[in-house]
Amino acid sequence: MKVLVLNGPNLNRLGKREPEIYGRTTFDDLAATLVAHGRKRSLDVDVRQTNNEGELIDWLHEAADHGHPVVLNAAAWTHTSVAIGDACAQLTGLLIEVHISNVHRREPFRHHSYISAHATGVIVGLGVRGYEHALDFIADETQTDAE
Ligand code: CA2
Repeated sequence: MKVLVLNGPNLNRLGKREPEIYGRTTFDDLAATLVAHGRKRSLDVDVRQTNNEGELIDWLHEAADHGHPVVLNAAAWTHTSVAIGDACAQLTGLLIEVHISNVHRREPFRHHSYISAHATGVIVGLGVRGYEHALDFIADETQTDAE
């Protein structure tokens, strides 16, 4: 099963700035780890990042049209984008919203998400390991014992 792991603005800077908040893992290391983790769970993991809001919306439409499960860290657009919320509402597969930091311990503007109302579940504050937990949940939910 194909899973899209979609990441929003500035997450390509992971491991290069603000390690006290986002850790030391680079985006490329994270992507490689998630592809390998997915392979162990029989998931075909496609990790993407964009700084262009329209591109993320196009990827969400792709997931909606194919019924792919999505792991989504929309970064700052989480808190600002009705358009991304509307695209998430069209998804038919599982949607796991992930945030590396615990947004609820941070500034009030990070406490609201336009995505959560459409998500199957939300993982916050577990660092980059949150993405692996999201993939494990998707594998557990979508695979039968026979697989
Ligand atoms: O905690 C998260 O995963 C966030 O989605 C990250 C966003 C932030 O706006 C959200 O409130 C919470 C910011 C992503 C920026 O990532 C950087 C990574 C390294 C260095 C600088 C920025």
